[in-house]
Amino acid sequence: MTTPADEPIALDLPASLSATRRGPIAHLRLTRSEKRNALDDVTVLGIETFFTRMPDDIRAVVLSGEGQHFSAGLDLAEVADDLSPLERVMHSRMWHRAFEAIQFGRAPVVTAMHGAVVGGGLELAASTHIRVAERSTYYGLPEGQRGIFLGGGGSVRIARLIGVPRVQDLMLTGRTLNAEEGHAAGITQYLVEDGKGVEKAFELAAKAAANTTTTNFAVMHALPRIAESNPSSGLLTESLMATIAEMSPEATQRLKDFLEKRAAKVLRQS
Ligand code: 1HE
Repeated sequence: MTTPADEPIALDLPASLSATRRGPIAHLRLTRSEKRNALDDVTVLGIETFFTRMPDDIRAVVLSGEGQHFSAGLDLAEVADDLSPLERVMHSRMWHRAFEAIQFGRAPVVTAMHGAVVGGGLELAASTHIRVAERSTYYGLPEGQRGIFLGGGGSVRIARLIGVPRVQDLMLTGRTLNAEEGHAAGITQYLVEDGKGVEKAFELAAKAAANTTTTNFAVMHALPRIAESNPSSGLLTESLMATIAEMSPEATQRLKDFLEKRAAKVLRQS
């Protein structure tokens, strides 16, 4: 089978981002390596633009960073000292909006990480659905040392991934976690050798892209909300979502394919 070539995606994105597509899979890259992919306002707004306006036929997204590091987090040069409290709140809410567009967007997102994944860079990765780390990856939340706080959703998303005590340790002591420690803590679902992250992310994105749209919607939009709701409402929502999924024509076809021995079995992979 031939792999389709990468084509540009025509969206008005800042120079700190680049978007291409390989068939149904988009590849969004952080391309501000001279500043270690520090996330300034135009980049965060560009991320929001990408995830709200990417082409309808994109079925999965790979997110990665150019250069030596995935992302150095918030652009510290933009932390202005003349903003009012409300302007600072709105700035954080802008990050929340952009990252919500990822978490509750139209297509699942797989992040390939390497080098530093710190502060807002980890908040960005935490808003995606699958994380792959190369061995060079390390994680930190230097907000604690810079005298600031999380502002891009990390108190919710990173705390849910690794637990409040680990977030407190990273922030209070400046500790970093290496790729293996981050994996054991629950940041990543996959750990790969250096240079293999994007390839692995594409492989995983292709699998997610092959699911039905309804199932991916359920996994991205319903599952995390069910998991956060009280069990009684969660179970009802699960039944409703299951009904919608089962009634999709693709599900009918896929169940028939299995029963008529045309679909793959679930076999042990390792
Ligand atoms: C930056 C940033 C940045 C680099 N904002 N400009 N994040 C941090 O506290 C992490 C700060 N960065 C670092 O610790 C290091 O830069 C790295 C470990 C990530 C990379 O080190 P290195 O040796 O490869 O690069 P460098 O020489 O430190 O940086 C290269 C350039 O990028 C340099 O600029 P230059 O003009 O002197 O070349 C750096 O100043 C610049 N740079 N990181 C601005 N973060 C929504 S709330 C989220 C809150 C946070 O994310 S707090 C965490 C902030």
